[in-house]
Amino acid sequence: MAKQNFPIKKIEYEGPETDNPLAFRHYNPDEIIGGKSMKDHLRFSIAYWHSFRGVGLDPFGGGTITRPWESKGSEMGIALKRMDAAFEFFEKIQAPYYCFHDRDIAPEGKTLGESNRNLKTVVTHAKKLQKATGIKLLWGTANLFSNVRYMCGAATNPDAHVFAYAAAQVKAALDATKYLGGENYVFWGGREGYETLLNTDLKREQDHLARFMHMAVDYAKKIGFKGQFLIEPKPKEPTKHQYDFDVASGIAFLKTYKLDKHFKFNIETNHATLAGHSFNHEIEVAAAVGMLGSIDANTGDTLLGWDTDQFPTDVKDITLGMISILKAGGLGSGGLNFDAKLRRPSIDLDDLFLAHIGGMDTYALAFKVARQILKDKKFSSFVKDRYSSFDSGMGKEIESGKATFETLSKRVIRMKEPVPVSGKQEYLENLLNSYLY
Ligand code: XUL
Ligand code: CO
Repeated sequence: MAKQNFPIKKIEYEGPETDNPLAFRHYNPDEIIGGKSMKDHLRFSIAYWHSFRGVGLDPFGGGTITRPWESKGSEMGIALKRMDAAFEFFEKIQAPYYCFHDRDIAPEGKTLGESNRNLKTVVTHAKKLQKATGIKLLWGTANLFSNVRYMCGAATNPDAHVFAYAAAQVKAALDATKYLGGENYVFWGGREGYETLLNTDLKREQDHLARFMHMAVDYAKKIGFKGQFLIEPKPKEPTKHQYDFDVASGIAFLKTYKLDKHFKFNIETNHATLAGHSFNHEIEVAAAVGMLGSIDANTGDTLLGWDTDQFPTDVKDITLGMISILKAGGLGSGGLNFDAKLRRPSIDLDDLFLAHIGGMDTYALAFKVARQILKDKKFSSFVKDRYSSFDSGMGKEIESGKATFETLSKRVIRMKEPVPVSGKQEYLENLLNSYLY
């Protein structure tokens, strides 16, 4: 047995009555529900960047979190030890997946060649660990936002040299993702946007972003990468205006540039709320066009206007999200990736476990409640009934495309005023509470 990095035992399911904080109360990985284990339904994933590279930095102060495996050795030596610690954590928390950016797992070298070599070395190690543990890669991505060269964007940078550099970096990240059997590849364009239109050719930048994505699609085809491409929308931060603002603008972008058949969406809860939407709104908008891909599971803070990336603990909100996910038929090759970080003063090793236990239990409970809600059909029959005037007669003719302004005008002129019908929102909100409390 390799060196233990966490003096904590594997987290087990003990049921809702347990008072052991280091146990699951709702997530029972092997419990079969609807012919599938909870593990396979929920497809939990750990975000490498927060859980293994996060140190508690904020704009007012440096890191607060130090980990024992980070203390001694060369940068590459630490990268490998960190990967061992990460896999020990994935196993102990019973998460079947993880996700990374290229630069989270391997340090950036002095040259692109050196960076690529570093990545290859760490990825070879990751492959061994994946094989030994059975843990899989949900998605890979490239960090196209931290380095100074990307300060004005990567694919949308006004300098073609930077565009080319980013292309080379994504090529290597796609190679790594394919080698590790990654099931998806994510584009989050943190700096693909603008600070001021005074220095920006918006149309040209969007054309370049689309070109970049077409190149990625072509390269994936060439190397036989079968994973799903995902766009992760976010309205702002770090840029003032990010081009993939929300799911709706992402759909418009993908359709405009004929990329829609190659992409789905990775929806992050805190990005949804930053865009002024609810989590389930974004899920439903993507699902309506068959483009729901994966979830970055976290939450924001209603009192703060930035991406606080907290672990999700609000069962009601997540239940609403889960209802929308299940209605859409699930996440396919996607999963629930905890793109969430510990609060700055949460510096203990067990805080990392407690945070994930909370997130996993919240989703597991929400999953069960959402299944019950859908099974009972109280909400769906209410909604079905609400639209039933479209099931026959005039409504059916509207939906089928038979009706025109003229036929409708002829018809409606002979009819009385429409009778107002209550939307029954308060009744439905009370009904939802009856499932939760
Ligand atoms: C940033 C964010 C990213 C993406 C991957 O807000 O969510 O970590 O998930 O680049
Ligand atoms: Co994210």
